[in-house]
Amino acid sequence: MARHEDLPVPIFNSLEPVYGTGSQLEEAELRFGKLKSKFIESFGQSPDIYARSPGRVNLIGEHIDYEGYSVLPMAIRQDTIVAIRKVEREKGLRISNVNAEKYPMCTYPADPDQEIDLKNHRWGHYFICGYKGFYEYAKSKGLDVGDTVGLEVMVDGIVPTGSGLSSSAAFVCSSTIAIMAVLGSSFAKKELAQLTCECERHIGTQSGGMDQAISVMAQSGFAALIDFNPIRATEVQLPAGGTFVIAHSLAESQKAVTAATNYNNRVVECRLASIVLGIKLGMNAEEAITKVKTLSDVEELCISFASTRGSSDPVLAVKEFLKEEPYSAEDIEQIINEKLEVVFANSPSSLDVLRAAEYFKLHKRAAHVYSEAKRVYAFKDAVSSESSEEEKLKKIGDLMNDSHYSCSVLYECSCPELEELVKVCHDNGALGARLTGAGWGGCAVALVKESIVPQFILNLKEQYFQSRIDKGVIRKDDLGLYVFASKPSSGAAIIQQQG
Ligand code: NG1
Repeated sequence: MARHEDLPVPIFNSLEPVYGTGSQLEEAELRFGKLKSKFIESFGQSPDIYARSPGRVNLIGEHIDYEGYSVLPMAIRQDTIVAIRKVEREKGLRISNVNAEKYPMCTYPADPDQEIDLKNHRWGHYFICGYKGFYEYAKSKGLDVGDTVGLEVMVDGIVPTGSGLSSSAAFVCSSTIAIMAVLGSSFAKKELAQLTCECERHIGTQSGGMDQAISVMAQSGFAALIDFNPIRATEVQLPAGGTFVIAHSLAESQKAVTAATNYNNRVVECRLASIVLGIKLGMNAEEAITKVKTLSDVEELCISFASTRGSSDPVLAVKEFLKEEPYSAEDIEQIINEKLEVVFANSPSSLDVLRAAEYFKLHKRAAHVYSEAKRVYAFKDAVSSESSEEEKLKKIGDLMNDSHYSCSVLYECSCPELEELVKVCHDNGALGARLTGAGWGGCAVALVKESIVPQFILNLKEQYFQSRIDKGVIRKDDLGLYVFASKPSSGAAIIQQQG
């Protein structure tokens, strides 16, 4: 039987297979109705097709996807829907949003080779990521997709932005799938997961691929272990009796804008750590610079070093060979016998990192990555073990706590608001709580016994959100957008014939 990632994105003629029944279906029907009428209002005709793709919450495995390690997220209910129509005569792309006040219409030429103006960030750039990526992929496969045409597009996204719940991936994936569908192509989910990850890199972050993979491949009712190289999703049944509550710290993490000092900085630090480890463990400098891209590339060497000490833990090599104090660029250049600008000459976003960084914390970053990679498997083993549900919940809660500590202290991707929120979660009985997604703001995820979820959410409202409502940071009526329980939801879908 074909694995589900070998299949194409499903095409439905109704909303039930995606949104289920009851209030969620009613809400979806309203959204699609409004989206369609706004589309007609703007463009004079109905869309040809809709594509939707969800946001996600990462349960464990933070900042390790771009190092080649498996992660364990689940899709959430909140998604982005893209309505699209092909216009043969026209050549431009018109991208509008149901929330026109916040996201005014953006127009772009139809040229798939256009450069994205990264210095002037516009919300529509994410659609162009999908557009460029689709054509690049089609070309690489030798597909004939004909001449470019005009596209009319209307977007409705309800994944909170800057929240660590992957609103960007939901937008990029739904855009790419809409473009693919309206231009008459169909790719397997695993191809789309890979291609959409590459699409999003056009926005300037050196994205790892987790968000797009889960958004495209999620199965309702299951979290997933996502492996890379090649991309693969294995369903993970979460223990009964526990619920994941997602809460927004209200600190907005602007990933694309802060890339040079935050996200991409960590990607560069990990690369440098892996090159230095490679050299210390016997590779010659030139070989290490050309061959070693990620910490997973030198894991074997680290483990064989650890085995000389009777262990299999790669962190032993980190402790032995990477000093705890930060490295200056010169320190590293001496070890690797090359200028950093030369090592990263082909990556403009990495060169931005070098310009912005005073020093590099190689020990801490590598220790986080190797230990976090292990916690992902420990989580997966715990949920599939023979233990009682109660024991499983305790074990995965502990792993989530360890993950948060590592993100906060070793990877330094937390912030004061997230620290406060995670503490409030613990004070109110969470079995585990951690920042989720890239961090530096955005959401925390807490594992809570199902029986106490309503009280837990009430307590969070009182102890974390009330003071922010009083200060006017958010409106009381919007609280449901910032703190909610979430079940594992379904992945991307194409929807035809609405109304
Ligand atoms: P967010 O910023 O939470 O969507 C980002 C990356 C992931 C992963 C996490 C950290 C993108 C699109 N996503 O997620 O690939 O590296 O940070 O674990 O860049």
